[in-house]
Amino acid sequence: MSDTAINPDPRDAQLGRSRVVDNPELEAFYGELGQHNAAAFWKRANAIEPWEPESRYSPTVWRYDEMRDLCLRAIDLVRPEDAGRRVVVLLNDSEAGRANSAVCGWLFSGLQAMKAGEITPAHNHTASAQRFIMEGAGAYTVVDGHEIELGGNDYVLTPNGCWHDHGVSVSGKTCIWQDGLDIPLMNSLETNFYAVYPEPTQTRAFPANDLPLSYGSVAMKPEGIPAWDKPYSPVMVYRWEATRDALWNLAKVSDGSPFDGHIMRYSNPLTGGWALQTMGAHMQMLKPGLHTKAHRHTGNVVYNVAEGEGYSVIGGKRIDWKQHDIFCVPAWMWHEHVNTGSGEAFLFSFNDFPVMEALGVKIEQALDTNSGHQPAAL
Ligand code: GTQ
Repeated sequence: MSDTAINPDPRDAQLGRSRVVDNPELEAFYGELGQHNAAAFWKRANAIEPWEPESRYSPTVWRYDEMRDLCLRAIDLVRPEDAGRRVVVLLNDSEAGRANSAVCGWLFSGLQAMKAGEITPAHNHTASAQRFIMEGAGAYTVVDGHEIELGGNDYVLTPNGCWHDHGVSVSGKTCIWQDGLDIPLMNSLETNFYAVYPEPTQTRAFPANDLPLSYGSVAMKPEGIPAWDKPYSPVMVYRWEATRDALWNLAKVSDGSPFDGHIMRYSNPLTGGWALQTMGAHMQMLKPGLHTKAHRHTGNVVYNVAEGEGYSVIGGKRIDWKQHDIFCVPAWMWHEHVNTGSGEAFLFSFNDFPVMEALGVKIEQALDTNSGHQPAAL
């Protein structure tokens, strides 16, 4: 919240805002209210009802060069069986980030590192999880008995309430992937439950990759198998090659979004909606030289550079990025992206938009200048 004492907002002088001038009698009254677990609304009204959202989170970047080394150090220091998950948590560079274990807003993120032959013990929580695979070979996850193989730049789901365990096959290579969970949201809502599976890993109850092979084709809906009745996407993993092809195809026939270039949602193919109930994800493609227009919206976004190089300007701060760097856009902050490389840049991102939409508070605004760019930032 802005400190109105230091930096008064002239709009707060008008009728409809709190503009009471304190005097000794009022001060005494405030003291009395305090003794009854009560307070004067007008003392805090302008702070708790800001004119527009004021994020407690800041644009933060995590450089993969540095984070990768830290992940490899963690591999030498702890076993996944003892750590629960061997994860380096990404903390937003803010008090709220450190206090809430948040990468940004309602979102948690961490880098999970596993060696060939290791497993993460099977567990279950009300938090939803999703992963973006950055490097390695032989990674897999098992979601409610369905095994799914994971390749580079694949996006994979672990919906709320599903049993899940992960691992890297004995013949694989050290893997690092980014986890995204709604842990801060679940803890704020006081809805976070956790359980461990009776065995370290789940028994496979289905053929490997059965869900993506059944449901992974956007235009074809499988028939003759039991109907999917869960509130999340049955695809479970969205493969990189198919995602990139979808964007290339879109770019053949469309100019894309002025704010995001060519952008596609990882959707539940049965509904067209988000894949998970509380978190959404996108892959976007920025053509060489593209400089998007600035916009802002409610909801928080965490980006992982799938390919390419460039920079983004977020709330007036320039963040240069290259492959697998991670950065975030806090709620209601202006942002724009620039591809400075010679090839296409691909940005993976995940967000809390489904929550904003479900609550009717997904609000978006384009920057109203001729260029569309943030004037102070460049
Ligand atoms: O794999 O479900 O990075 O529960 C942190 C907490 C991953 C997971 C994390 C988790 C998970």
